Amino acid sequence: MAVRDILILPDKRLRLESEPVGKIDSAVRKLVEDMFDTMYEAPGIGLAAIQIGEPRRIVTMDLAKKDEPKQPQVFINPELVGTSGDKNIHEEGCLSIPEYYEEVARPAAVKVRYLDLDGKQREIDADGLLATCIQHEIDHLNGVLFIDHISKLKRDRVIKKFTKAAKLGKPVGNRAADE
Ligand code: K1U
Ligand code: ZN
Repeated sequence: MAVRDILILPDKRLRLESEPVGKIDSAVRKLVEDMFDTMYEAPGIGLAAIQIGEPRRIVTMDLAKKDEPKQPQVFINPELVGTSGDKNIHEEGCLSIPEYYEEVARPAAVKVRYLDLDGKQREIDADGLLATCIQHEIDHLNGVLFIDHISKLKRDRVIKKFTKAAKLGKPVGNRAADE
């Protein structure tokens, strides 16, 4: 089990464009394992590889509720190949911007093409939380954060708060450290 450190705003690596995965080899499978360990530990419902400092186009996700069995999903080189015209507003959070939540409008339904861990090409039609989460994670692969979809005023305010905290070496949203 390897729980890795999650990059926190304003870490510049969060703005990198991630590279497509070529061969799905043991290094990729180990990275996916680390991503699940890190995501479940956080806890989160999704994670992009860049959030643990690996600029590869890999996303892990598990949208199962607390009382349901785990439903781990892996998306390698995911691409949006279709988006609905209508939008859905959903409250989003981000493990790289702890304890900050804001409503974001995104296409309500999307079609996603990706490779599974066996290298098989697959497509899914997503709506609801899955559509929101996969769009949030694909954004990460392109160096985009959910705060880029909110007002400049709110975005500048949250960036300022996290930049100040980073300079002071004091994590934002770490409840134990706040007490
Ligand atoms: O990519 C990330 O930073 C993970 C993020 C995914 C996400 C959440 C909500 C909307 C869009 C994308 C998170 O997992 S934040 C934590 C979270 O939402 C959560 C954590 C525990 C239980 C339930 C939800
Ligand atoms: Zn995020």
